[in-house]
Amino acid sequence: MRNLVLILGDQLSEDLSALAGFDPALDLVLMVEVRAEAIYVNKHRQKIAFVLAAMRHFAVTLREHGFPVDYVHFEDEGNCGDFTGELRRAVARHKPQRVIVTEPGEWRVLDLMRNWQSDLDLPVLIRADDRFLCSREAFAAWAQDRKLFRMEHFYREMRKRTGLLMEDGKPAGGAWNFDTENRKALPKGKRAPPRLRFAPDAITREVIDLVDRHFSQHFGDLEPFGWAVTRAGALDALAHFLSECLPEFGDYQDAMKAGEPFLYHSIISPYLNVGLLTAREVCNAAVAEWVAGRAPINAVEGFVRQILGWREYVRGLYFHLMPRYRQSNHLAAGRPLPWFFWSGETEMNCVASTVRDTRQHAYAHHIQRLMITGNFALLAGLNPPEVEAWYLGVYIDAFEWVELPNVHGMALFADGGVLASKPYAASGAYIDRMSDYCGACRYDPRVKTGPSACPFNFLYWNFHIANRDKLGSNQRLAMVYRNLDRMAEEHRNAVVADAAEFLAKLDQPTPAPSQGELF
Ligand code: FAD
Ligand code: DLZ
Ligand code: SF4
Repeated sequence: MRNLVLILGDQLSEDLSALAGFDPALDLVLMVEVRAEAIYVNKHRQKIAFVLAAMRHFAVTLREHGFPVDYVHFEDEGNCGDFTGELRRAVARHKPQRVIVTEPGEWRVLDLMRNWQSDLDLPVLIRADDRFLCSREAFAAWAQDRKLFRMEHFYREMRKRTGLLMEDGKPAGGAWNFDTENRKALPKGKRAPPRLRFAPDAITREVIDLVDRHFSQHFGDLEPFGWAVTRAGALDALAHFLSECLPEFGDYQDAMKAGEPFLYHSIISPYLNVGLLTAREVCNAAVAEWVAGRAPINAVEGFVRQILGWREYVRGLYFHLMPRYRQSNHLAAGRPLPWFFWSGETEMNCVASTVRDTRQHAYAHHIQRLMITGNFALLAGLNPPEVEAWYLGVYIDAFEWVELPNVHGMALFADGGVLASKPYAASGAYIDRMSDYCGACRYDPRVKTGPSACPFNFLYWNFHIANRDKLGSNQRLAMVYRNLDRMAEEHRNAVVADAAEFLAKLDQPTPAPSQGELF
């Protein structure tokens, strides 16, 4: 055999770089289901099922299209449970002249791959992942000589480079960014369209049963399982979003509603991240809706900015700054992750609702991730590695290249401002304005201190007081610190005392129920 081409669970694209020049007469595809990829963090059971089911369906498609595939199933005899071991066994089976892979989305796996050539005593070619609109080299060239890596600058550059939403060299609709139009709360009584669900077929059913047998200790409801696991399904999900949700996506992008994590969001991140959809086709499809007059510019620009801007930017930043990126802890945050991040058992209704959504769906939308759980982790000083492991485990779309910059940089400000110009910190007033959580909460967002005060209120001010040495000179926080300085001393003391009491309770060990019972 000439080339053994290893395809990973988030590389399910027929135009994957590892497959370039593939000759079915000489080469073989290898796909392996391995336990190690499910347990290095506590992966949500729907996520494990989604990746394995998508892998099995992709192998079927590859075979139908003439690619020979050696597929190692999870329960196959001798499966040794990790990439390196399974590759070694496959090399012994097939005796290829060379192994070809596409670079992975997690530094952890890249570290493994870099050892394979010497481990296996065989040439191992690691090809660039060209499924992104900005290559690692292009990002490095953009970042070179810049002190600040601001997303907005990168995004404008990407608009010009790709021509997306550009007219005669100018931004379509007359502005680069319509973010100020994208901050409406959901009006009372307004219902978002139902999410498109996909009934599991026989292959997916088998995988669900397998995950049930092997991962009962993992977080998250396994069923109902409604994810698409093929490219055709992912395209249906995209079409549903374009016709039903995109026109109002912009208006309600930041809105939150109890029990409704999907609202007008696209729910396509898992498909993009495992390779069932491409960033280019998704952006083109959204722009076509604007051109046809079916969706307004604030919606389409807002959506394109998430993919052409944020998604490409965090990926570029991750590879540009790793492996050092994850080691920073600018705010010296050290508190352990509270048990309620898993159980949802807290009186803070916004946090309980977000954990509940996460547990049921392996999904919460951006503002829940950033302004509820992320905001709490920031204000309470939770330690970055534990928070990062939580996000990497619980969300169906989480792979480290996208999870880490969003958590370490955007939510926790642990990188000291590489990604964001100021921490995304907010008090209860913001959450009350953007959601319906507070009405059903035991706390009151209008009360600043005392037993009925919303914890986000005193934690917000306490955070700025405690981190004044690191944040006080930030121009974007000048107003916050002016307000703090105007605060009556008595009130400031009450804020600090309430925060200390709340945080001390957080530090008390919770008698955790057995994981099996809880998850
Ligand atoms: P929509 O709101 O419909 O947005 C459309 C697409 O834009 C998404 O599918 C996604 O591909 C892209 N996008 C939007 N925001 C971002 C962003 N900040 N970074 C990268 N891409 C973005 N996204 C992940 O894909 N994986 C993660 O592990 C992840 N972790 C996050 C952790 C935190 C703390 C925060 C604040 C955000 C995180 N995000 C992550 C970004 C964002 O929350 C999700 O991409 C989004 O919620 C996915 O749902 P959707 O497809 O309905 O997105
Ligand atoms: C997430 C995941 C899981 C749960 N299982 C597998 C697997 O069995 N085999 C596989 O090839 N990939 C899996 N993945 C995706 C990998 O974790 C992902 O490819 C790496 O983290 C690199 O981004
Ligand atoms: Fe969350 Fe505070 Fe509102 Fe309760 S009152 S839901 S804790 S923001």
